Amino acid sequence: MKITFIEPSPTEANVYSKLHMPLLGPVYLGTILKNRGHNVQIINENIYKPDYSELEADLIGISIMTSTSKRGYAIARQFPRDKVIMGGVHATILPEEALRFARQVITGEAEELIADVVEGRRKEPIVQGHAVQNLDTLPEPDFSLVNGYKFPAMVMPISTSRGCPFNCSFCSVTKIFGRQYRFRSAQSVVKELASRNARAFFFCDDNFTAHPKRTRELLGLMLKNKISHWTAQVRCDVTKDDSLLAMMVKAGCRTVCVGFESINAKTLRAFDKKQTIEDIITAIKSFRKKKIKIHGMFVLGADQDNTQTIWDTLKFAIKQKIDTLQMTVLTPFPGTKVHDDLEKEKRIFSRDWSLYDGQHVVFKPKLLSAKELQLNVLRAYLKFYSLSNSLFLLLKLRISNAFFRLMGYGIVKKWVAHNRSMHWLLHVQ
Ligand code: B12
Ligand code: SF4
Repeated sequence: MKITFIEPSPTEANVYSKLHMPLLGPVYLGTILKNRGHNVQIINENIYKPDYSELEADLIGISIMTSTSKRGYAIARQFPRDKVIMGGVHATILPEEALRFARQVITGEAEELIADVVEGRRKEPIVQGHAVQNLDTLPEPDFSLVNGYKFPAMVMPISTSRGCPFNCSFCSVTKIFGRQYRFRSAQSVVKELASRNARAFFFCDDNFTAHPKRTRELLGLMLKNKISHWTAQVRCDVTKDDSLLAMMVKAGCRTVCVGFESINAKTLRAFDKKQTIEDIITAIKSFRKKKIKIHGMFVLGADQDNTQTIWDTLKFAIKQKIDTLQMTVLTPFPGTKVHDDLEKEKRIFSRDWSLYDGQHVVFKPKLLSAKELQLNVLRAYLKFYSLSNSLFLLLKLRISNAFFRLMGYGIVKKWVAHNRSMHWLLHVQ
């Protein structure tokens, strides 16, 4: 069978528009189907956008997250409904909505069911996927299926675990992958890493160090196999284990993406983040001591945040010398507690999913207006990624930091230009 998977691009310009890193879901599913003899290609619209009227396929599989669902539905409309199946984070949470555009939807993890659905053995409209218990049974994702994907890849994604034991109120992860932390064997991960043609790796795991014993084992094997240049998503608590941190550095960790989320203690509690401001400060010190670069991620706009919180966050990031800063506005992703609470209070004013990308305010905040939240986060971003800051870093010979600041400057400027009218905010105060 001729099968095309599509990962739609976001419709709104955002800071990730140019990051050519495919979601792993379609690559895993495509690889499974290719191994069963199907003719598979994967279109990642950030890399290549074809003319769909010329696309020949027996089946189209569309992968949607919330921000790309509107585009995903528009693509689906270009094909007969009985040729389209859908899955991904957004389809998992709102399967009935996705089903309006597809003959079938698979919710959750789809590897164990995809062949049955594609080959017609499972016919129900909404098929419930199951969490893969033994991740070592999955094939190595075949990136050659991704149309236009260039090798050596600048940054190649790899997943070594699924699920997260925490349950932060704004996060979608546990709704899709559950709280049970499942992980691959060190051998299978290193075999995959060693076979790749990539300049660097991004561990897609939501919480790379949730099980320190397994992380140690993995790092040990990576060290032996001389794997280097990688980034992972971690929580502050990783720094409580100094020897694990030291091992990460030795095994090639260059940057960590850390969910600091807030410098407002009340917000951290409301998010159920199980982390304090002291934890954040201690963690930053430890990362810096080990010379690991920090991509600091913050969420602004909780009920406990006001305009000052935004500027305090910026000051904090500058004072603590965070290398790159991500300030997203709180986004009520369907399925999360934040969504349910705001929905109950009738404070969500936009259901345009393309705006659910962490950059557009879609709800009425409590202590400031939607417009104030939007504008102040943007202004703070522009301050962090300003030309003068880049120049300053350049003069101090912090070349890579200067480069990233400059890149950030270009991205934020583009975003501002694209959204200058703030059209979605015009009718709210
Ligand atoms: C890597 C990653 C990124 C990368 C690349 C993503 C990309 N190409 O868009 C970067 C850093 C760029 C990124 C950016 C963003 N991300 Co992101 N990202 C991830 C992360 C960590 C891993 C994705 C992954 O590969 N997962 C592993 C694979 C196996 O899972 P999967 O792709 O979902 O596939 C499985 C199922 O969903 C299903 N499936 C998937 N597709 C299909 C298709 C069909 C036909 C079928 C049947 C089934 C099916 O089967 C698959 C196998 O089991 C996830 C978290 C996570 N654990 O998934 C967040 C996640 C997807 N991101 C998220 C968000 C919010 C964002 C941003 C908006 C950033 C932000 N401000 O927070 C942007 C938006 C980007 C965009 N495209 O618009 C949220 C999405 C929430 C939502 N409801 O949409 C997640 C879940 C994280 C979270 N904490 O909640 N992200
Ligand atoms: S934000 Fe991070 S720690 Fe919290 S539930 Fe999501 S993945 Fe886990």
